Amino acid sequence: MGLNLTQKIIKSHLLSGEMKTQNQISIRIAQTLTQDATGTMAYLQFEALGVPRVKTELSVSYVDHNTLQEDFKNPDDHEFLRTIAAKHGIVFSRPGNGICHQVHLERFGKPGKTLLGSDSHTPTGGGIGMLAIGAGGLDVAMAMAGSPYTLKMPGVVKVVLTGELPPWVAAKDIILEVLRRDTVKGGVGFVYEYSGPALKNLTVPERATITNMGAELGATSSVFPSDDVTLNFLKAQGREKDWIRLEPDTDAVYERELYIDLSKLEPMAACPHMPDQVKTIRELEGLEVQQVAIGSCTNSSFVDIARVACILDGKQVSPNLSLGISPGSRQVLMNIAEKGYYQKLVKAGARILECTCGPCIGQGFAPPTAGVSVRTFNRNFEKRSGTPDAKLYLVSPEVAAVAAIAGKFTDPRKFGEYPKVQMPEKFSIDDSMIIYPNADGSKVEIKRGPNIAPLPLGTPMPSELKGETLIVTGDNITTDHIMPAGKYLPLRSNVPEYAKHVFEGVDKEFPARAKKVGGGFIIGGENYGQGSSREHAALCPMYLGVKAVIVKSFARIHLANLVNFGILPLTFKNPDDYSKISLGDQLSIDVSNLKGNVTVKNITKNQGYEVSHPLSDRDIEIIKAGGQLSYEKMKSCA
Ligand code: MIC
Ligand code: SF4
Repeated sequence: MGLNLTQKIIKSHLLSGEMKTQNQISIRIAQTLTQDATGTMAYLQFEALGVPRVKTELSVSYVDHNTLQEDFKNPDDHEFLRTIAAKHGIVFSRPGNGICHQVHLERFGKPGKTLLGSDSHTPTGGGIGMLAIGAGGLDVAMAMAGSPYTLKMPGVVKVVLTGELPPWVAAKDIILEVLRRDTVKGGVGFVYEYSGPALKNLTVPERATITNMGAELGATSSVFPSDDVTLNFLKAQGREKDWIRLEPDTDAVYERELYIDLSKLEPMAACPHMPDQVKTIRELEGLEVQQVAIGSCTNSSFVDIARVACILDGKQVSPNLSLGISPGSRQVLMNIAEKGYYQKLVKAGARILECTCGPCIGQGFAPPTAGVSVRTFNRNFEKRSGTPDAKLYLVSPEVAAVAAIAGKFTDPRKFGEYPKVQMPEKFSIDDSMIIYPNADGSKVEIKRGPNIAPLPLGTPMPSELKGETLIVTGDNITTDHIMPAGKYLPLRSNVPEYAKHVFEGVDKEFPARAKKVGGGFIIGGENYGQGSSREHAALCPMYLGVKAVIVKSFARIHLANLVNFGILPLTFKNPDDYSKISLGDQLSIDVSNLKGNVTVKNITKNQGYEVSHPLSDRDIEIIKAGGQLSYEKMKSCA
């Protein structure tokens, strides 16, 4: 029986376990990436592991999230990241060099390799044929220290793309179509593998738009084969030596198949407040727009921005809105400047923002009150933009540019001729904002600003967990709900301060209540913890004394983060039990035998609920020790 692409890459990195769907396996991680908002914690954790040099083939530390620098906190963190990278053998991409996923694709990604990144959009690397997985910072720290990465062998969905994209229909519309069909939780436990005759017309950056936003399906990753298109991209980056051909076997087997005829697609948008709330632009036609934002790791490549420039050429941005453009990398910025596109954007009235995440993570350029913001990004969760009542729509750069001119949603197919923009045969390349570490970093002094608080450690779990129900949430709770980013991002290195904002947008009283009663339990619905990889959504609740999270189902990365920080993740055997628990109910759980049947006792209501968990024996040991770091410490003392 032949192997699919996912199985091929896993097989060549497999360290233990059998490649059977849902089996626990562990793989060698070839490359890692971190970004600053998760990176400071990841490197503090790496430091705590006591390994002098990273053991991966390549580890890169990017600064792209926290770049506004309103005070000392962010620049201090940048200094910490720069110096700790030099000490431990990590490549450092300086602030201003670009968004981690875009730069990694351009300069470092290699077909056939594994990549683990402390950011949920790490699967962007699948656009170049990598098996690229998002994880919590601690998992990335462990991988840098040479530990295997443990995961459940994913099932593989084959997405067969046929036909050709009509003019004004873009790669973004392909992933919106997948989201429309499979929803934000349909991908949990799967890798989406793209194939079919249409691939030859999809460039690497277009493929990367699709694999990037595959994160919104809850998928483990998404991957494209490495073919001649991949070779051309690597040639244009002066990296053809990194190319290998990598395709699935012709008799490969898949769990499920999805067929999309590209010629039948039309321009679409994900409507507030979830990426799977997809409608056609025809349905939204005429809706007034107050802001347009073009950029983010989903749609900020050279062709994306150049095409926007061609659409805006000779026109003016509508006086009723503001258009912000953040090119994905310094390379994109330099190339659009050299080829005259930058000038067109500025002339049309676009506001050029830094090459960073920017408005995507609520770092500046917030929409006006109740404003409709049309964005080429990947997430439209409520409050993420910094304006609590803004309405965020996710679209292609084409749709965004036309809306910027018209001031309202307009079917771009009415706009005129579709501008043809070719990917350059050779990009103009300048790596001078990438700092490579010296062979010996032992003398480097690490700079630690006052914002960097010591890493909190969990304590061993007692045999019975007892406490109060601190919150009962609904379905699809995102990590942005649990641990808001935006204006609080500079607190990422300071858990005691950041923990004051847990669940702020959902229930402002949560941190005070948790502190007052000495911690307790979180009750939730389906797909709890979807979205970002931020481990603070586990770390800060742990700091506030949360002992267990009991839900209908979990998102993958958040589940792993809960284990890493010693919080017991449980799922209701009977989903109806969820509605029987109320805020303030006293609960107790006998955890002396987590391998047997586990019951949550509701002392207040005198009820019992059967629960299960997806934990391996090792996960149980980790939770009992109070989390991964405490577990590692215990192991090294034993
Ligand atoms: C996001 O898009 O939500 C982020 C900000 O990039 C996060 C990482 C973080 O919270 O630092 C992600 O996607 O993992
Ligand atoms: Fe940055 Fe937005 Fe991409 Fe997250 S989704 S890495 S915040 S650009």
